[in-house]
Order: sequence, then structure tokens, then C-alpha cells
Amino acid sequence: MRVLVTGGAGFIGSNFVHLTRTERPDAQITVLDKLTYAGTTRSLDGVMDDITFVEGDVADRELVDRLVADSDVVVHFAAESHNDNSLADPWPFVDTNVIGTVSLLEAVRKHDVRYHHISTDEVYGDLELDDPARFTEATPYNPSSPYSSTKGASDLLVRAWVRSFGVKATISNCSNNYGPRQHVEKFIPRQITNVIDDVRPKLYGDGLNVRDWIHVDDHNSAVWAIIERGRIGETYLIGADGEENNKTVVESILTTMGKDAGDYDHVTDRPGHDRRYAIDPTKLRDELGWVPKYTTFSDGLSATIDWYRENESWWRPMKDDTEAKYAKTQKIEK
Ligand code: NAD
Ligand code: TDX
Repeated sequence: MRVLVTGGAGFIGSNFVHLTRTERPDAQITVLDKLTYAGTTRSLDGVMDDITFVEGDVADRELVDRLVADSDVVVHFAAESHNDNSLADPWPFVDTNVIGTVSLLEAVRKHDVRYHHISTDEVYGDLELDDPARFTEATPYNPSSPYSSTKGASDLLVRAWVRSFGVKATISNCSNNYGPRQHVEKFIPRQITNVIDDVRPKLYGDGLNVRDWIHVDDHNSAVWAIIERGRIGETYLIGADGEENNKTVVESILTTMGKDAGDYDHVTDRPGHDRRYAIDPTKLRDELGWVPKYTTFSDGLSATIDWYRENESWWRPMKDDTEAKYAKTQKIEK
């Protein structure tokens, strides 16, 4: 099977490539990645000789048409992915997340190629802390940020291409991922690398916002289950019952790394900060028989801490720029 992976030099896409090389060695993988600030071929160290790597933009229609013509399945991970960046400058989010998705949809339509669209639970907006509800495939779209609204737009485009043009597509909306090779702008790697640098972790607002954490390998095993056994035209929510509030996560990072649990700062809150995300993965589990491997968050977190400790050369080049960007808008509040 010839698999085109967009965004394969980013966090989830690169882990997808590594997992696929290990578990499906017959797959012929081509990665299309623009190598933005968020992508690096160093995330593909160890597999570069076994794949075809193409540096390019998913919004480049001619390039995409050519690559899709030579593929059996497209897995579309490429995106601008960080909420804070989308508040500072929404344009790259529109170009990549919306226009880039249309570029791929038109190519898979023309060449009749199977397409899987990677999306996020953030398209559903947020839940109150005391709401017993979780997101399901039937939850109405209600995104809060430029990032999540462009992801929501891309999902709706996929649905329209399925209905109007019969494109063979599936969509997955996953909760917050953690694991190796995640950019240090994101919550968990930012705090782990801060602690390594003897800098106090930074919590937005009161720190009681809840995220539903899933290990990146569990996300990617679910993506393969959907590609192989999912029903065309369907959406599947991916989650591993991992709800934790941010304060608890920071405290776990600190204590696991031998520091005092209270050794963190509260900083300026994110504008429009979603309160809680929570996924009901019943459809994925019942219909496709998928189960996560990482069922204890603290074990997955410890393994992730070890990875950042052992791979400083991977994250060090991105750390200073990231913190300089944050310093422009975030002040310590207490
Ligand atoms: P990331 O920012 O780590 O990686 C994105 C990759 O896409 C980078 O390698 C970047 O160079 C590439 N890219 C960006 N613009 C491009 C363009 N125009 N053309 C080609 N390549 C381009 O993101 P991630 O966290 O790995 O997220 C991957 C996907 O998963 C995204 O679609 C995101 O919305 C979705 N998602 C992420 C999470 C999460 O917790 N990180 C959760 C659910 C869904
Ligand atoms: O320094 C921080 N301090 C902090 O308290 C950072 C970077 C974040 N936070 C908070 C904000 C969120 O409540 O931690 C939580 C997680 O933040 P992010 O890592 O920025 O993730 P989030 O905004 O929840 O979005 C992530 O999950 C869904 C991914 O970045 C998205 O791509 C994905 O769609």
C-alpha cells in the first residue's frame, strides 16, 4: 500500500511514520511536509532511508495532484496546530488548514484515492467542569479559536466532498496528544523542558482547565483502525478516558522530576481559553474494536519525561525562540 502522509515531520505525523514502519513494514510511505517552524526531518531520524520525503506545501495544487496520483491512501496530518499562534496571526491557519485541505480533496476526488482526515475535539467547543457530558460524533460544532474554527471548516469541507462528489473519506477528531517529538510550545513538553532548565512551569489562568490526554501511539493505532476498518463517510472520535486538569499535570511533572509540587507560576490566561474537553470513544471501541495501550497517564507521562531528558539535542534548538514568543504576551500573575 502506498501511503501519502502530510505533515509527517510534525509531532503526530512523525510518530505515525515510525509506528507504520514498525507495524506495517510493507507500506510505502511518502511524506509531504512544508517544514514550518513546527516540522523537522530530525523527527524522522532512523526512517528517512526507508521513505520518500518531499518538502512542499499542501496548498500547492500541482504538487499535491502529482503525489496523490501515486498513492493508495492519503492521511492528512499537516496543519497549523497551535491555538496561541492562531490568536497572534490567523492567516497561516486559513491557508494551510482550509485551503490546504481543499487542495487535497480535489486531488483525491480526481484520482479516486482513499482519504483520512485528522482533526481535533476542539471543533466541538468546550464543556463546563461539572457537566457530566462528553463529546460524541453528534455534538454540534462550536469552535472557539481561529485554530479550531479552521479545523472545523476543514472537517465540513470533507463532509461536503463525501456527499457531493462521493470521495472515499473518513474523519477522526482526537483529544490532546502527548508523547515524544512534540514541539516545546505545547503544554506538556514546555513544562518538562522548563523543569530541565530550572525554570518554573507556567500555568494559564487558574490552571483548572481540563484536557483529555491520549498517548500519540494510541491516536495513531486508532487512525490505522479507521483506515482499515472504518466506514466511508463516517466520523470517529478518538480518546482514551484521560481527563486531567492542567494543575494536576504540572504537579505530576514536577514531582516525577524530583521537584516540589507547588514550584510553578500562574501566568496570563489564553483569551477565549476552552474550559474542558472530553471524548466519548464508544463508537470507535464498539464498531472497530480499538483499545488504547497507554491506560495509565502517569506511566505515559514518565516515559515522555524520559524521552525529553534523553533527547535534548532534538528540542534545544526550538526552546529559546518559543519562550521569547511567549514572553511577549505572558506575565507572571502569582
Ligand atoms: P505539528 O504542529 O506538530 O505538526 C504539523 C506539521 O505540518 C509540521 O511538520 C509542519 O511543518 C507541517 N505543515 C504545516 N503547514 C504545512 C503546509 N502548508 N504544507 C505541508 N506541511 C505543513 O502538529 P501535530 O500536533 O502533529 O498535529 C497534527 C494534526 O493532528 C493536525 O491536523 C492537528 O490539528 C491534529 N490534532 C492534534 C492534536 C494534538 O494534541 N497535538 C490533537 C488532535 C488533533
Ligand atoms: O504554557 C502553557 N500553560 C498552560 O497552562 C501552555 C502552552 C498551555 N497551557 C494550557 C492551555 C490548555 O488548557 O494547557 C492546556 C493545553 O494547551 P496546549 O498544549 O496549547 O493544547 P490545546 O490548546 O489544548 O490544543 C491541543 O490539543 C488539541 C493541540 O495543540 C491542538 O493541536 C489539538 O487540536
